[in-house]
Amino acid sequence: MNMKKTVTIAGLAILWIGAAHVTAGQDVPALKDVFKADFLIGGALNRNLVTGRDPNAAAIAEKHFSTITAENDLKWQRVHPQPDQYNWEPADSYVAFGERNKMFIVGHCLVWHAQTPRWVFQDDAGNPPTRDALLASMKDHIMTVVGRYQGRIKGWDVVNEALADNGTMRDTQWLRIIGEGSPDKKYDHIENAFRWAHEADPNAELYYNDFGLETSKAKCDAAVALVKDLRSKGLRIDGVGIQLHGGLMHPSVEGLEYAITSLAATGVKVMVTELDIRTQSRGYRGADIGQVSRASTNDPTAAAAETQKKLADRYAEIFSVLLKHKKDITRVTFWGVYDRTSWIGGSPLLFDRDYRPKEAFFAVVKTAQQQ
Ligand code: 9MR
Repeated sequence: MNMKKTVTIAGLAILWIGAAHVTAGQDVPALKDVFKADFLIGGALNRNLVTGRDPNAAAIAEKHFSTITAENDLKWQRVHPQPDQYNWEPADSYVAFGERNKMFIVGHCLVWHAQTPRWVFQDDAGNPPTRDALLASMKDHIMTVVGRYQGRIKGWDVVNEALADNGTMRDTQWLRIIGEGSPDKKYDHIENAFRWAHEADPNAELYYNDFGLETSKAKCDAAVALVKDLRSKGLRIDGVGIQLHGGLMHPSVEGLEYAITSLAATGVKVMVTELDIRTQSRGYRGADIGQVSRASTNDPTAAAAETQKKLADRYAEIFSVLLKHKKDITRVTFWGVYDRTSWIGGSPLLFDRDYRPKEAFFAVVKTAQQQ
């Protein structure tokens, strides 16, 4: 090969690498720098990203995120599918990814009504376990999972979604079996989960996480009451996660501010833990996986410039509220990295299906720069 040809090929290779970098948004400011003085910023990571099968998504996370959450791989069903079987590999990859990139690593989640294997709520004869047996399973699970990542996973969603939208307790097997239908025991499964999580890693931050705290005042008040109960019993709770699965019309600014200020008034840190904004805003507004799917939130107009402009304006509005309350907010985490892998349909995140930063990305950066 002559010299000229070699130079041309090398030049093309550089151009190509350059283009790939632009695709991954390497030429835009890093969100973690933009929000450095305000709060940690991050996203939920899936298995493909942390195991190297989606390198462009990994490049976005590496560049922009100072904190990460495992989207699925630390859920009971994934990590502890059978009584004596733990599946550590994906979770280990997740933690290793965070450590390589010096990120604040969050564990999600220990006690939830969904994604919990059937054997947890049924004995060999198919009957529900006794209260003591279920508490024993919970303790074993928490001690094992939190214990394995002691000192490495810095904060845990200990209990996820234990409240109903009207502010009563969500009717789950955890509540029914451990709470035994008694008002005196309604927080029992939650209190025990927090106690054991603290025992398993005394330095880890512990959180309660839920959706709709910003749309239902009753639910938010119930979360406040829960925090007060735990604190009154001397249990450690560091923060409450407002998931913030939002839409173009919800939550209202007042609803979001009510949630932030009333939770912060209890003395806990407030974090936005699962932020995304669906553009299809008819129908159910919550984040109950029984009621929301990619299909139910699909929006045929999602990619249209007009829709993306609305999305950008909405993100700007939400971030101006979050920045206004930054003294109470320690972390803002998006529920996903780019549109293609989001749990909802349409175009709800800051990066599009081809990994490119969208108008919403630039609106968020601008909002931070203007504060
Ligand atoms: O995004 C998650 C999706 O991939 C899973 O199939 C689903 C069930 O495990 O959970 C989704 O994440 C949920 C999170 O764990 C808790 N809050 C609501 C989120 C969206 O459903």
